[in-house]
Amino acid sequence: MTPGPDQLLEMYAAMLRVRLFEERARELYAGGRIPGFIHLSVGQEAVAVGVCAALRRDDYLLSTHRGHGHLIAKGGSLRALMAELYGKASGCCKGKGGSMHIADASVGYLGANGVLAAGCVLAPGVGLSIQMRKTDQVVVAIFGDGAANRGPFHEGVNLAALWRAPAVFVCENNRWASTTAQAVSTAGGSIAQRAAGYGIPGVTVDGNEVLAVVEAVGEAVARARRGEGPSLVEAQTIRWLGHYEGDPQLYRGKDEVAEGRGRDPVGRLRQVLEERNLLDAAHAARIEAAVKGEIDDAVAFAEASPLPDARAAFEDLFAFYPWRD
Ligand SMILES: Cc1ncc(C[n+]2csc(CCOP(=O)(O)OP(=O)(O)O)c2C)c(N)n1
Repeated sequence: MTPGPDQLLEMYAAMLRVRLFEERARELYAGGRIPGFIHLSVGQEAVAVGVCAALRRDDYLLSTHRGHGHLIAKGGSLRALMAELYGKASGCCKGKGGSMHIADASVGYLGANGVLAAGCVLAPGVGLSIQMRKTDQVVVAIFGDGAANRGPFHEGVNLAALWRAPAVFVCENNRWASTTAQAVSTAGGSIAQRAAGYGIPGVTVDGNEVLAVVEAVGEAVARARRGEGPSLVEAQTIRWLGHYEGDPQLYRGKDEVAEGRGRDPVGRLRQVLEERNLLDAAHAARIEAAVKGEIDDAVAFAEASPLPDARAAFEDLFAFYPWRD
């Protein structure tokens, strides 16, 4: 899939939106405005935006514990996302989910998930639902390199391949599973080559190059829409920040982050746009100012929103009350 000029500019704005949102969330978390844990995706924006640029709004996305960028790229509301991080009633999950349990069905974002590789086993189910409803939608499950070493990854890919589900498995490989390096935890060289065990296509791409991501995922999505079944895409990237906010990162050297910054996905796309005469400094400044404005608005909205009422803790639950009618 080759995005045209307008889509490229949209993708640039989306990458900046993810970057600046995450940086702002970081500041707010450090300042005590956001409770709980947050896992940020600074440096990994090309995966979120490349995947979502290959999807339609009515396609589905299953995300991870590091999912803010995925929701933003899928078109989710910044207000509802920021309010959810704050635990406010106006959040996309009424303030009861928080960072690791954000969801927004209105844009097909079926949820972040604190259980590693959970999206991989949900994907064949979503695919089955698409098949039964006879639509041409597609589901993408994003998961980390650590998640790829869990059983649900293999179960999900196996079942999706067996059912020729309209699913795409995207491994967002940032080299680390928390504090454990991929080199000491992952057998077989590449994660993409695991696709061969299930008879589906598998490809590795530079996950800091948004055009490479959109091309690979676009091809996999087109194949899934044609009813030819699932594919696996491994996007290799680098996380710039800690595993979670507050992580002292004693397990890795500063050279890796420097490498990541040297391959900045936002800067790379900007360079492509400039080379193609699609963007100049004034236009870039306007895009940045507009995105900052959206984020300021989202923060103001979250700050002004009320916390959920205590009684809301008993709403939206799947519960069986045998003593009730
Ligand atoms: C089933 C399960 N086991 C362990 C954890 C604890 N845990 C949270 S994040 C993480 C590392 C995840 O690494 P990866 O899948 O590569 O994603 P990344 O954090 O790099 O985005 C672990 C072990 C968990 N959330 N779920």
